[in-house]
Amino acid sequence: MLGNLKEKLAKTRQAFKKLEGLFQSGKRRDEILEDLAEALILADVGVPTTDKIIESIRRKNGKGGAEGLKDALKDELVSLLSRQSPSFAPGPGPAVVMMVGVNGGGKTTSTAKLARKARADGKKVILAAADTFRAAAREQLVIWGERLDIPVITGQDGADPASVAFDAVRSFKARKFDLLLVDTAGRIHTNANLMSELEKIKRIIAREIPGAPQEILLVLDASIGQNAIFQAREFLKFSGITGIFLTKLDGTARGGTVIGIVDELSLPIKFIGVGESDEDILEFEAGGFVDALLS
Ligand SMILES: Nc1nc2c(ncn2[C@@H]2O[C@H](COP(=O)(O)OP(=O)(O)O)[C@@H](O)[C@H]2O)c(=O)[nH]1
Ligand SMILES: [Mg+2]
Repeated sequence: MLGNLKEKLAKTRQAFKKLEGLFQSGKRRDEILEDLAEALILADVGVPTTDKIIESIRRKNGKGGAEGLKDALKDELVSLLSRQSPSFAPGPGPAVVMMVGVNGGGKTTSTAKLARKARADGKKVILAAADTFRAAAREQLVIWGERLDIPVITGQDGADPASVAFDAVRSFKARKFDLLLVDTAGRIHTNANLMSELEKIKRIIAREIPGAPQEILLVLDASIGQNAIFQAREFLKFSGITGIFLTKLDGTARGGTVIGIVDELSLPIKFIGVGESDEDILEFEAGGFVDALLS
């Protein structure tokens, strides 16, 4: 898994390579820490999070020399990334997961990835195409459903997304599925409408199944770097997000964004997307991720 992750993160690893040189530069500790701060910012970690990391290393690493710095950085990153509880556990009973995020971020693809993964874990899965804004969005999920042989509940063009969610929940209950994944729309320019649409979908699901949706995953595109954080802030107006599905880590050098996201949003990253196929999904694990970046 780690080998695979390293390969997928090749471009981000390139961005983190500069750090290696720093630790071996023979410079004084304070100089290294200054260079380290610069390198982290260049690697898309973000200024506030970088400041925190450097400050913490300075404090914990005490008067130590340059030797311990690399390990101190690793420890710091792992502890920062595992501060939020990352486990994804909708269940053991029947569970509903909503996928939210802006258009193009990877919601539909990530829904398919999760569906395939859950089915491989022995779950009976059903999908709801609650992005009724564009016919193409629905078709895309229908195609994934056919490919994976997983049923998809759809509505007419322009149908109320909440009514699609309602139909899906009814089928889900009647046919005793284990997991319902709800794909939603993401047109950010009508943000207020979108947020109330998402609230309505959530309310209907909660009314039909107490305790649901058990998870609401915010799908964010890692390749837009720090902008993912601004985007996420807009979505945090919609309450109840339980974690992040961070996509497109395969093609980007901006994987450092992961660190800023977890720190600034105080939300766990639950999954990462590392490609366009349904198999390109990994459960996020802090230790493995940091090892893949820094070794
Ligand atoms: N390289 C890569 N591409 C991805 C990943 N996730 C999604 N995509 C691509 O991003 C584009 C938008 O994805 P889509 O699921 O339609 O986004 P949505 O509008 O949020 O539903 C598609 O071309 C996907 O194939 C990923 O993890 N890696
Ligand atoms: Mg979509």
